[in-house]
Amino acid sequence: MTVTTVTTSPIDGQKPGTSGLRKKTRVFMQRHFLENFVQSIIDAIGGVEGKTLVLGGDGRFFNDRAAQVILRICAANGAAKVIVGRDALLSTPAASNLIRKRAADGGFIMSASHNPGGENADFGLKFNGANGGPAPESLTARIHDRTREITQYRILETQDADLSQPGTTSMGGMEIEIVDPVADYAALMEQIFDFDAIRTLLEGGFTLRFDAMHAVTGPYATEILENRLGAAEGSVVNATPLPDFGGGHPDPNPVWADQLMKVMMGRDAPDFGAASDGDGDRNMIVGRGIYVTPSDSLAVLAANAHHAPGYMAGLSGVARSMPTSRAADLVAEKAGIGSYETPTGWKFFGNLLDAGKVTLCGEESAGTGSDHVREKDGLWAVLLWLNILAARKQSVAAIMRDHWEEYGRNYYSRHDYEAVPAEDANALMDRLRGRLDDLKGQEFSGMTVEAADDFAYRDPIDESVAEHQGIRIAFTDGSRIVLRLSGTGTEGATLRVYLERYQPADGKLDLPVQDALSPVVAAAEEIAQIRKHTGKDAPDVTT
Ligand code: VG1
Ligand code: CO
Repeated sequence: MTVTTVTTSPIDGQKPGTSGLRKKTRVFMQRHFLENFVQSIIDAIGGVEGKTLVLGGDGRFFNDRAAQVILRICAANGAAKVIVGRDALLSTPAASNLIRKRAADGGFIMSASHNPGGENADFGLKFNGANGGPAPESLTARIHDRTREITQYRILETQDADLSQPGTTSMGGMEIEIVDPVADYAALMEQIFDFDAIRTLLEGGFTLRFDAMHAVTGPYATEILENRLGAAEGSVVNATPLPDFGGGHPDPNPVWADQLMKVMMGRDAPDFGAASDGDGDRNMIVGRGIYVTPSDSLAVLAANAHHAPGYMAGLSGVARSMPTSRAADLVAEKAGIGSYETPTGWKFFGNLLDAGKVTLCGEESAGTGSDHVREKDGLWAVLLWLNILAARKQSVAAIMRDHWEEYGRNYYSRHDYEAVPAEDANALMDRLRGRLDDLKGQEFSGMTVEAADDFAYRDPIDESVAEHQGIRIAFTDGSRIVLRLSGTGTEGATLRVYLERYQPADGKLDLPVQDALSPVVAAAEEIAQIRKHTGKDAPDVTT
């Protein structure tokens, strides 16, 4: 086996976005592309000589090939050991857990998360550090710089490693340990949650449906929900991970998980429904006849986490991404604990979690998690909900009702405009930035603007600053509009418009969501001229 140093040329425009680098699969499959990017990561972290790394992915098309390339590059760069999930599978939270549990120096996660998979769809690669969390901005900037100056990569000329059975093998001088992707993760869940209480709930006739959307959570959910907790066989649907996710879009929201929504809103709906995304870090929660917005879910989990053994002592604080509704802030305020507002993307929660400032974090995009790992965690959120349902012995609808009657209701929705030409989307944002100062005090749909800014975040721990994280427009009645461009798309720009309207506990708690938000929607159109800029009359996706 020989190490070859391949001469290559820099790759341009490979700026990792909200979460890792995402491109069309065919771009990743181009000659030298993946190799260049992996070597750039290795160079940016100061090499991997003698280091231990974790490797796994969500099973999408090219997952198996990419894993072999990454192994050969790690071996050629002198890594001591790589711990790989069987068949190169690992959900994102399971990878985060493995990095932490095995005190590895970091890990590669092959996923484009909620983006569709396949030869004509998307692929992605993320690097997580020794704390198990996504690379911070400073590191992604170094990786990006490196991709623009790289001239060579090192790769071992060798046969593929057989990753189909747990055990140990080697590649050159590097050890490869193949592990069951589910085992360590399931053990962690058993430590955090009251499995006996959930088992009793299920034995009592409580029914559930978990839609794995043909993505990576299938094996995790089947083992934990059906095998260990005793949910009826068949409770986990679309449970086999497929390279193209069955042609679907593994994004757990009411639009892409419409199959589940239909069942949950139907006459024979089970008590509880949930779905997860491509790499298993997101969750959608639905009760019989009621969809729980991710922002509300974060608030309910924060208010009730003490029902689970892992959080019995209470929470140190709660963090949410800026566009996420302020429902969780109200819970934190009442509980007298800290609350934080961070830019979009899990990487911004890492320092707060490491410093013990927060226990729970969440995003409006269906990501919820805690200090048990350093990623959002779909199945964890499902188990916390089940633990709470088992303890409170109430339906999802009743729990939501109680919550709103205590804290008031933050009506919330996100409107996405997809595949907008980048220059049009940028023109919309630039125009808004130019008039932020004028907005203050103006009236739209009967609501008065209290404040408008372009969100900038100073990390309270390392004081790093992230600017231009989205336009926030707050109204005096507690309503809010946020606009930002997605950092995970691979086609044109996606404009995300986040809409929120607050009703106090004695206000109207039963309005249809889009009705409640209609004045806010009208204000957003008036302020941002979305139709004119996007050429679209309506959003492509409403969550
Ligand atoms: C989206 C979500 C964001 C999430 C990110 C990665 O980013 O809005 O909340 O952290 O995806 O999630 P953007 O830039 O497209 O809005 V995952 O599950 O796709 O890794
Ligand atoms: Co994901």
